[in-house]
Amino acid sequence: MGRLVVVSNRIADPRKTAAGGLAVALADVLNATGGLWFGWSGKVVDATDEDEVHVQQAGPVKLATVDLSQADYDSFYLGYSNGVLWPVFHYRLDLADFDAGYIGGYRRVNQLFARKLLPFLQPDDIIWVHDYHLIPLAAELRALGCRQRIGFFLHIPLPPPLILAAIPGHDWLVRALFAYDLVGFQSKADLNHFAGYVETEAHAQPVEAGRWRAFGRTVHAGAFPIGIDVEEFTELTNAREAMDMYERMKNEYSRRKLLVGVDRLDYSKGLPQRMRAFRELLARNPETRKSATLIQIASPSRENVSAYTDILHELEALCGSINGNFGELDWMPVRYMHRNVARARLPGLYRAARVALVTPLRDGMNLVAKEFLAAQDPADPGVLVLSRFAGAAEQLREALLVNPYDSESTAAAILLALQMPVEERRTRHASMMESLRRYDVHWWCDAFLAALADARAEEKGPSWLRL
Ligand code: ADQ
Repeated sequence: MGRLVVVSNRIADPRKTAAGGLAVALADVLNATGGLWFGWSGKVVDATDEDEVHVQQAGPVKLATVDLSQADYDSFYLGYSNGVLWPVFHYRLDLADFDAGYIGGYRRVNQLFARKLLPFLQPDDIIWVHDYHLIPLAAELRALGCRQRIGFFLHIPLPPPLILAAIPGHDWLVRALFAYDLVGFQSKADLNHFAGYVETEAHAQPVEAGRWRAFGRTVHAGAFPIGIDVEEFTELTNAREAMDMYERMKNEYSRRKLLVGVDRLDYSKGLPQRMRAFRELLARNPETRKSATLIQIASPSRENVSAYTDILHELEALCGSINGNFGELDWMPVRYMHRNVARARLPGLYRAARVALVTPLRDGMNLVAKEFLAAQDPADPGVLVLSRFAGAAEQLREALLVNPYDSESTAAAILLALQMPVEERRTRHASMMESLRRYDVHWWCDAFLAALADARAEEKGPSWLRL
């Protein structure tokens, strides 16, 4: 295989474990091919400095980043990516801000990425573009003459056609996907939405399984559910920092059953709904009072987008009222922390918990669900309560699947989880672990890159120029 070039909004140093997830997944193949990882530096600078590319070597891997001007940060990052695409792709049209000015910035930054990346490219490179910030990148690269194989993976859900169609310029976005050789989604549901959209809105013809023809081009598309590195996570679970965390939690909560939630503070994660379900549990089942404690970690995220401040206040108010109404002098039902937990300590927290509440309203995959399972003691594992609207629910059928909008039935599932006998916990856990091991993050990476190597792009003629 040629050299791998990864492009994503933010990049991570693959040598650092703290980077986690994607960096761990891509490290092997980036190292093996002496790859390049290109993205935004995270810095906002004066417009005049935007042209510089910062390059550093991380072992065999080259890391290249560009800065953004304040105007581009506002319209590309805050505006279009996180004010339009993120909410709409998570089915939240009510939270989208369709400001006509944003799309220009979105396109400008994709053009900037294309222009800055181009001089680094070699003829047999394989380019892998990640996520919603960079949908038009391949089209912009093609317009500059790039003929390399390019794949795209969407980490977040793709909504049903009629929701997607609410975005002004939605046809432009989907057309841009046809500049890729392969487009990957997290779940079959997302792939079906893509097929539905291109067949109804763009009158695409399904050419054969996994290929569609529209806009005079053919694109391959498939579902590649992202996994975790089970081995790496098991090692992390057995390492000192996680073990210390586990011991501390076990001592602190020796008389309680611990429930845990770990999320970015994002409206897609269903945090207020989760709190309402927990309140329902306490209200309806007095025996759970004093015996169950919920630790909710919500890491700060995109705090300069207003919808995020609203969710923060709602969550704080709910936690306060639950503790106020149900708390005792020696027991607080909810411990809510608005911060990150170090990656090395997370598995200890997961392992000490009897139940994990992973109840997003919509989620591309949700890796916390998978990490929780991997951190459990197989002889005495905890129970996963999982939203049916997380991509992970397609795979983890032995979790207790819930509708997070329905607080009564979610509360009933939490009760079931707290009372589940050990044999049933073991059987469910073992079956889900088998699937996690089989479809781990290395499978994801290999499967996507193998499909990209097989994908035959057609008709890369001058029509690429007309985005
Ligand atoms: P995220 O929305 O960020 O990712 P998720 O998959 O749950 O969601 O988490 C990614 C990572 O962040 C996990 O490794 C998790 O441990 C870590 N993390 C989350 N909250 C944390 C906290 N409070 N403290 C410390 N670490 C925390 C997007 C999509 C998901 C998709 C991933 C990967 O929204 O649907 O699963 O990309 O494709």
